[in-house]
Amino acid sequence: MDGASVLAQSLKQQGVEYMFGIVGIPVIEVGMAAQAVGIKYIGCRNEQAACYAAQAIGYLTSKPAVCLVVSGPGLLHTLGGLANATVNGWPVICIGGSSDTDQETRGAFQEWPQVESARLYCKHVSRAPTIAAIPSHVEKAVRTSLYGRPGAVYIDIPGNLVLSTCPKKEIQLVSTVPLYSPPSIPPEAVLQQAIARLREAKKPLVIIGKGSVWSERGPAQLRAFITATGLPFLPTPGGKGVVPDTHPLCIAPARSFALREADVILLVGARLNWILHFGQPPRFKPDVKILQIDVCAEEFHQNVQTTVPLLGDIGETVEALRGQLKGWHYEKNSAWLQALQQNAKKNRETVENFANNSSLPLNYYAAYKPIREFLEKNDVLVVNEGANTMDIGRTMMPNVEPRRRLDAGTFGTMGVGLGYAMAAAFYCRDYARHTKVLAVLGDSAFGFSAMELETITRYKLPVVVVIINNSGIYRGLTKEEWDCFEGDPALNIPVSSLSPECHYEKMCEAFGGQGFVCRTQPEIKTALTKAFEKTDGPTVINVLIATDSERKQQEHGWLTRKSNI
Ligand SMILES: Cc1ncc(C[n+]2csc(CCOP(=O)(O)OP(=O)(O)O)c2C)c(N)n1
Ligand SMILES: *[C@@H]1O[C@H](CO)[C@@H](O)[C@H](O)[C@H]1NC(C)=O
Ligand SMILES: *[C@@H]1O[C@H](CO)[C@@H](O)[C@H](O)[C@H]1NC(C)=O
Ligand SMILES: *[C@@H]1O[C@H](CO)[C@@H](O)[C@H](O)[C@H]1NC(C)=O
Ligand SMILES: *[C@@H]1O[C@H](CO)[C@@H](O)[C@H](O)[C@H]1NC(C)=O
Ligand SMILES: [Mg+2]
Repeated sequence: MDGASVLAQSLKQQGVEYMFGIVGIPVIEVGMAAQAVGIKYIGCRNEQAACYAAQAIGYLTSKPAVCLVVSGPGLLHTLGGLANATVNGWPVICIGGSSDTDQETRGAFQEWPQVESARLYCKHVSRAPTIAAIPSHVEKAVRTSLYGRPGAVYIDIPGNLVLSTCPKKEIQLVSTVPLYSPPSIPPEAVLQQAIARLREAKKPLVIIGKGSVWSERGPAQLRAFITATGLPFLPTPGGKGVVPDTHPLCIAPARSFALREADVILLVGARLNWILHFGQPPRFKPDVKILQIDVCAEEFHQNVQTTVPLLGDIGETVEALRGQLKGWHYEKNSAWLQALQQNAKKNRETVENFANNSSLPLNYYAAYKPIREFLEKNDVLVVNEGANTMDIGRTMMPNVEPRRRLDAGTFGTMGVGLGYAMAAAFYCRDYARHTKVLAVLGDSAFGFSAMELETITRYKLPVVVVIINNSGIYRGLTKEEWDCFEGDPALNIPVSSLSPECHYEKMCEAFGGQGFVCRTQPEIKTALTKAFEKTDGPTVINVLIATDSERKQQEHGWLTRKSNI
């Protein structure tokens, strides 16, 4: 058997279903061999987008997909994506062809120390030394990408291995990796400590993080836990939908208040990193008690001493807690719940005032209102990327199911949008026929991978892209302001500005998709309806909003810290 076929068959054996990539020497045959064994191959336009697509479908399907790339620059273009997957705890397997081993150090075509380059961004890297060893490298890669905290892995395949052959009987047989890490729960004494803290809490709060979906029954067990205990909860951006945003105990609009006032926090599959302000004052009480559930022991005591560390599978551990709580329910009409609801109501009203203001050009919230109405009536997988576009999108686009939102994540990466949208569309086609894909992207964010619209057209994917166009990064300039510039553009155009008259929707038309420009709420509503009637390719809806629209006033400035641009 040749190396390409052994590689493809090993991937197939381990359950790999999708491969995103760009071929060239020496991996063309790997892509062909993958298709021959029934692995779906999607040819992208830039390795960065391919790597984002592969990790997004890994997240959506709970099993790793492959990103296939050529040597040197091909691999180097994936590094942002690999780092992102590792930071986000999403599985992905990058397979890079490399130059022939007998040409190493001689200035071979695209020669580069690929294994060393990938190491910093991956949980695990390896290079198959022989064709016979390929199956065990694939098995280890699949296992490591998924078990414990998921992340990126890299397999290096020298070009000379791809095409040479090896007798079939010499190829090492390996077992198939079960797709979920073996579950565990903390000892009973530790569960009891956590329960004692929960029972004595005056102002308890549950924070649901994105780790929750990596537990086989995590979302169902968490929903049961919230319902049984009546505890108020807050999702992190990646935890949205694990328990529905529309649940009466979801107090997301009162986020700042809840974090600042809570005395006992049950932190579930979430990290106390920048997204949760490191768990520190002034955003948290100085003496807040943290009961933390995580599969990764290194995560405890990060930034704040964990009061009770609960090492174990998320779902199984909340289930064990629920069992030991023996029907205990948090006080139904407590002052704490009332204060949370009141604060949430006040913040919701502020948002609704913005959303109801249809004066033109629209503000962000008003542009989102018809989108929200569309989401309420349809099952939609949302991709959301940008700065203001994304932050406001978290508030304006509720999630009622887990894994229905893909955004720039822990790493805050721009450029993920179209790769994610492509993956989402394949996921919906193959696993969730009635779910639609909507990507709401800032105009800057869109630009990072805009060429992938061609890929989306080629594979006939019904992706709807809404571009929230403010002509800039955070904010832009009006045409009139723009026309005032004289002299050297590189010395005068504001650093955050993009061209004021980019007809992005025409790009989509150029590739064979459809495009709309919208200025008003009724126009957005009509465009969304028409867009989702199209089932065989992309639509771009270019929504013009005010160049100076902003987020609503934040209680704490430093998370969104920026100077006046
Ligand atoms: C890879 C990468 N490069 C640069 C940035 C810095 N950055 C943060 S948000 C953003 C774009 C925001 O503009 P846009 O997408 O138009 O959204 P808006 O805030 O204007 O709605 C950029 C470039 C980043 N986060 N990631
Ligand atoms: C916003 O408009 C809706 C009708 O579209 C109305 O029900 C709601 O009360 C308004 N909210 C505010 C805060 O003005
Ligand atoms: C609506 O927004 C415009 C533009 O920002 C503003 O001038 C106007 O006062 C707002 N109207 C209301 C009712 O808030
Ligand atoms: C990385 O992956 C995360 C998953 O949370 C995703 O949401 C985010 O957009 C990605 N960012 C980068 C750095 O690619
Ligand atoms: C993008 O929005 C700006 C104003 O925010 C507008 O000047 C420009 O014409 C818009 N671009 C397109 C293609 O409509
Ligand atoms: Mg913008």
